Amino acid sequence: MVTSPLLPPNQALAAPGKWPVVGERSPLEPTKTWALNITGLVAEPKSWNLSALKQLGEEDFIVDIHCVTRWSRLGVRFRGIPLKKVFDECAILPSANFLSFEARSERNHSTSLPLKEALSLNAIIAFEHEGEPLTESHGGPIRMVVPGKYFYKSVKWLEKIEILAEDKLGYWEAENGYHNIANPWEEQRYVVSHLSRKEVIKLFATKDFSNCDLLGIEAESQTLEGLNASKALLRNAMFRKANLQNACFDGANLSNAHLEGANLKDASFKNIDGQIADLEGADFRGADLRGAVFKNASLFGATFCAPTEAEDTWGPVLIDATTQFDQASLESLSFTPLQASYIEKKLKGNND
Ligand SMILES: Nc1nc2c(c(=O)[nH]1)N[C@H]1C(S)=C(S)[C@@H](COP(=O)(O)O)O[C@H]1N2
Ligand SMILES: [Mo]
Repeated sequence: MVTSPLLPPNQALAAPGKWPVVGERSPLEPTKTWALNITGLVAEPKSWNLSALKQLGEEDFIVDIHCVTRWSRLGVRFRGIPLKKVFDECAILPSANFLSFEARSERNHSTSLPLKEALSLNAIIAFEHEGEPLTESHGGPIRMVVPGKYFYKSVKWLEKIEILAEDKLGYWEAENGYHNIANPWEEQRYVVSHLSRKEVIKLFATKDFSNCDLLGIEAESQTLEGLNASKALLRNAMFRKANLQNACFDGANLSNAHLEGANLKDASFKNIDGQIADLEGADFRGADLRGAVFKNASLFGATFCAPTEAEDTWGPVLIDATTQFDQASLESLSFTPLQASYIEKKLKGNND
């Protein structure tokens, strides 16, 4: 495998032609007329319907997409209007510093950017992808595409841009610990745990993390055999070399968690109460997965092997006939072909 200088650290290419849907899958009231509203620090609020907006002058852009869950797509063609062109039509007040992008979606999804950065990165209000109108699940009919940031800074179903003096944290950034700067070259994925060391030690003793919000918890090399982490929020958790034998991660969110070299013998990653185990971007290199069960788990961007032998510092994942991946879990892994074929080979018994 060729590692591209265009690929930020710890990202992998999605399979050609594959584009995972991440986050919300549909907008609210898709058939209601779409308009882009500019509010806040402008001399006068503005509103464009889509055809008026397109008349400002559509252009083609080639963009690299980097999702925080570790998949990237390089050289993707979008068609739309540069944000700058829209702002040229608005008399933005001198006190303006930040932009809040808001979606017409059930949870009122939003994200923010500094005004200067949105312009210098050449943010795009996009309508088309590879010559076709954006599909609904990918933000059609109108979404942001912000090059040079993790993709969570690119709102789908854009309805409003609010121009602000102070930053207003977005959905992922305010409530879910996502990094507000989101520079993929600096790996600004998540902020760290809010728990004190004392609280963490107490929690380790109980071996019960169920339903807890433990974003970024530090548990490297900890002995947590039989841990109950059902429905726990463990994004970016550090479990390197931890003993997690028999642990239950049913319905847990382990996206971008570090599980390198962990003992995950007989661990469970199933769905529970309609909630799947989210393992997007999690790192399982060198882990012991004998007897582990993956059922309906989301494995977009998960890592089981290094891209090259030279980078293989963790050694092989241990998988045998007792390891179970169901079809749905394998399907989500198929977006990163190298990982999918590695697991397939292992499941066939080639465990060298
Ligand atoms: N309205 C809305 N926009 C959103 C999200 C969302 O959940 N709702 N998810 C964000 C995240 S985390 C990513 S990676 C991209 C995913 O876009 P895609 O589904 O087209 O791949 O959209 C971003 N924009
Ligand atoms: Mo994302």
